[in-house]
Amino acid sequence: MNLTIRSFVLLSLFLSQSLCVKRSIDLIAAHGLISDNRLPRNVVPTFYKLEIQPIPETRTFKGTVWINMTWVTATDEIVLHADEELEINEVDVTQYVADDLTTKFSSVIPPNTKLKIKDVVRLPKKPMVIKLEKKIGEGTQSELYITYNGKMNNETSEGLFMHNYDDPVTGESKWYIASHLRPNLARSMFPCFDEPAFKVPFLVSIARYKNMNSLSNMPLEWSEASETEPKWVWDHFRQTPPMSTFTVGVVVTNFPSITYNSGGERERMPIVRVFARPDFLLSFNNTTLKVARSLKIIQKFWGTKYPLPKLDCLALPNYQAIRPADNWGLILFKESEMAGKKTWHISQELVYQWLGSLATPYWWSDAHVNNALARYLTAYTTQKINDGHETFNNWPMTMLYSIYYEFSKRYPHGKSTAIKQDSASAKTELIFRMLNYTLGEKTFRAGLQKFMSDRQYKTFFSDDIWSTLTTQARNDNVLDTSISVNEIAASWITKDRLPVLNVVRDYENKTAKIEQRVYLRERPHDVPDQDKFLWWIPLVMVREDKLNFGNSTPMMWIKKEKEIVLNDMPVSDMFIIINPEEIGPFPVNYDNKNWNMLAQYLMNDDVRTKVPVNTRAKLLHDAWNLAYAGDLCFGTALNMTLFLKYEREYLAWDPVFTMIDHIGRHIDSSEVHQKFQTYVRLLLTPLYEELGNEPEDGETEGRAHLRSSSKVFLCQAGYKPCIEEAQAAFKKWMQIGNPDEGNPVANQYICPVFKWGTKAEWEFGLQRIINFPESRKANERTYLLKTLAGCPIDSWKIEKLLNITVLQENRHFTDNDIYLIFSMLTGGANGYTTLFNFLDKNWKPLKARFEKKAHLWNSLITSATSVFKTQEGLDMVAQFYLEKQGEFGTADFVVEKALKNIKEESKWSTDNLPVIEKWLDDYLKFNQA
Ligand SMILES: *[C@@H]1O[C@H](CO)[C@@H](O)[C@H](O)[C@H]1NC(C)=O
Ligand SMILES: *[C@@H]1O[C@H](CO)[C@@H](O)[C@H](O)[C@H]1NC(C)=O
Ligand SMILES: *[C@@H]1O[C@H](CO)[C@@H](O)[C@H](O)[C@H]1NC(C)=O
Ligand SMILES: *[C@@H]1O[C@H](CO)[C@@H](O)[C@H](O)[C@H]1NC(C)=O
Ligand SMILES: *[C@@H]1O[C@H](CO)[C@@H](O)[C@H](O)[C@H]1NC(C)=O
Ligand SMILES: CC(=O)N[C@H]1CO[C@H](CO)[C@@H](O)[C@@H]1O
Repeated sequence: MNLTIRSFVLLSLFLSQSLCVKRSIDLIAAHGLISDNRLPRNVVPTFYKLEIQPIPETRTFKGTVWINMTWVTATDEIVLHADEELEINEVDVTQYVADDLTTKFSSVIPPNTKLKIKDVVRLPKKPMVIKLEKKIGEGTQSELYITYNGKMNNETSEGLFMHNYDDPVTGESKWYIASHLRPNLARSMFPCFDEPAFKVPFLVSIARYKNMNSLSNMPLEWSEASETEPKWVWDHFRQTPPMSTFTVGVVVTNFPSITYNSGGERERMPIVRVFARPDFLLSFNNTTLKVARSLKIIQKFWGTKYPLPKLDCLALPNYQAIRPADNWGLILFKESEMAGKKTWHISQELVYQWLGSLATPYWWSDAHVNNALARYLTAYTTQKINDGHETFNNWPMTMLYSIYYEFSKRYPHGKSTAIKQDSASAKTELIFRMLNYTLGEKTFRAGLQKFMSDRQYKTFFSDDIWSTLTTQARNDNVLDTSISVNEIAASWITKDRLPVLNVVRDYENKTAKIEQRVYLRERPHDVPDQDKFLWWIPLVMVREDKLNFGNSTPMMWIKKEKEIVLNDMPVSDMFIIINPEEIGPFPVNYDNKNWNMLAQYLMNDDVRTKVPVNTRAKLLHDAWNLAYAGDLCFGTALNMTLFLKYEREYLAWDPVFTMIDHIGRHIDSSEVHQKFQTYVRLLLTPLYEELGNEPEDGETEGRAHLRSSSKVFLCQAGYKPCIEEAQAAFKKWMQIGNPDEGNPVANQYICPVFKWGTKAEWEFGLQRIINFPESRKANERTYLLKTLAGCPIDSWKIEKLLNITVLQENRHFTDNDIYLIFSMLTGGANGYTTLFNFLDKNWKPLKARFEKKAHLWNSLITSATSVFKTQEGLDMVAQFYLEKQGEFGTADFVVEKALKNIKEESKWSTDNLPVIEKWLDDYLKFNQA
């Protein structure tokens, strides 16, 4: 298999994940890393006054915090967070309002007296406990005063941190200080009740040198020179609205700023400023504009103005964290991120100024839904801001394909909690999208606006969002009183699965039977209890006789029913489409006749575009994936690709590349593969030739992507011009005097050359690995080795490589190299078949060599036996297993498992190969001159 292909497919599958990176708060929620026990609720904060003095010379800071607190129930303990690294100096508790008891029964403790502290207990990883001598009564208010010292971080951009950077003009080393307190690092900057639910006002003061400036969440109120320390100035900021500890922000820099020029707009906008190093400031010229535009869209969406008087965005050199720090009113970006052409990553941070800062998830577990809604709103804002010009990763298609793929596996997510977290989030995001369509944009937005106005300056639980939507939907009469959004959402969110609808029409009686079940693609489909999985599914239908894609109101909801029957379907020569535009995240299967009507319709150039491109893509995607899963005849599915001859929109092509890869890999050991490659060439050549080899000026991302994908897949299918181009590039390398000093060939050319090229070319590559100088980057060597092993389709190349590395134990190849070679050989039938034969032939020496290296032995046996896909392969491996029984050692279980898998795969091949071949024969007969 072609490496580029594999990485391309992985790339497109995971693109959505890497683009919409999760934030620490969400990640941690899923990973359960926040193991904090909740603080007791008997003493709660009502107000903070915070003074911070960061001292750059020593990378330390001094702090003082005053916390007003109320006794909700009587207790003699105050429990709050203070990071172990904080060095606590003074602690005082002063009561300023007496409790009920003291006022009722003449005061025991007069107001404004210090309460006696018995002990301050600090244990590693535990909250700090202040033990008082006496129990204090309910209703008491007092002030906690703490002075402390801390260290600023340097290597990470977490907590309060200080980074250096070089002034590009003078070369001088400079510094700045900033804070990033998500998810629970406020405790490392000041002792506090560090849970999102304690939202109270803050009064922040920052000390800085005279030649620096400081910033915080609110605008500066006033400054004063320090009386005791002549170099220092104290900046005092305005009091904040109630907010969570993690949204507090502190910055000290001397960056200049640009302020958004509202051009005299009457709309009330906060003051938007962008700060950056002086020499970079101009490149952020347009950032204020982007920020202002996003803000307007988001505040219109929420119907709630941006709540603070100002918003500062900083571009920080050397900023180390993956995500920006979205302090309320003070967002910190990496320079490169802020300078990007796109806007979505800026919008994303702005979205969190409402969802997170203004209305805050009560606990980390509520952050899931918050995160999904923020993702949805980011997509919404990005679409609005660019009128659809910024593709935002083809939202939502790329994300949809990746969750279809993930949730239909036998074991979704494997063992990866990161993938699990991301697909759960993506799914919930799609549920928001589904609700927008099915409840209608007006209701959806009104519901969320109500939610925001109810929860602003407060916290919320996930269910609050669904409940407000339910109420709104019922008010607007778009949802029966028997249905709640909570129930609908729960049916999707609580399962690691997605449904598929199976539609079978009765053309005589004009009815359609619609059945829901779990969508399973990877075989075998033996998931336990699958009958019990049922969803609330909106039934949106488009029919050919009244073609209208504008109405996304469901004709009904399938209420966790297994099967329903629809009446009054169109006449027998008119198709229907269920779930157009991927309104809900589920595939739909039809009877063959309906599929074929769709295929016919899409072939017709005059009408095809009446079906919007996302729906065209969906039909294609669903058809081949259902066939791949064994639920649809491959002939019918391949018919759905016929319209591609005329199709030029990237989105419609997108599912095809994955199809070529998956089916190609599945059949590459059979004769059919050649025919399939011819089909691929016939499909892609006209497209590629039309797009041209070189990008056009100002072309869209879609077009560029279509060109590069079609090229990659054409090369893989042996398209002559591509191979010649690759060989020409490779030749330059072969002709230079000292080829080991560096590689002048672009990576994209290497695989085609090793795959289709000559013996001399491949052996030249082999020599380069053997002679690879230590001074060069190891990853270049790895790439070369991967392609050298993984790309060839000639057995002799693979045999030669195995002989040299494994049998002759060439000293230039390490165990890791061998491991890599074994795993690369599983990518294509020639690779693993050759490896199998090699193992069979050299059993004794190989066993002797690897017996003591279990991981290599297991890897060899796995790679050599488990990837076969045909009856022939099954017989070979079974025979081999019998002959060598008892000799496999640690790898015994590997072969047993392999046999089971091959059985499954070979059944697929027996069922589908003849059908695919027959279809390809017909296609080639018709399309080849
Ligand atoms: C905080 O406590 C002080 C007493 O030290 C009091 O004067 C002040 O009004 C309190 N602030 C708030 C917002 O409760
Ligand atoms: C920034 O904006 C100013 C004024 O609008 C303009 O003169 C300048 O060329 C812009 N610079 C860049 C890099 O866009
Ligand atoms: C800034 O925006 C203007 C007008 O919208 C545009 O012409 C210009 O290319 C943008 N500059 C940068 C650096 O993106
Ligand atoms: C929300 O739904 C409306 C139709 O009700 C649709 O026009 C709009 O594009 C949808 N918005 C998003 C972001 O999907
Ligand atoms: C179609 O309708 C006829 C008459 O109503 C009925 O006899 C027949 O069973 C129906 N066919 C199916 C497949 O339901
Ligand atoms: C990322 C960063 O700013 N690292 C700094 C840590 O501190 C040393 C000096 O103590 C600086 O040289 C680094 O640049």
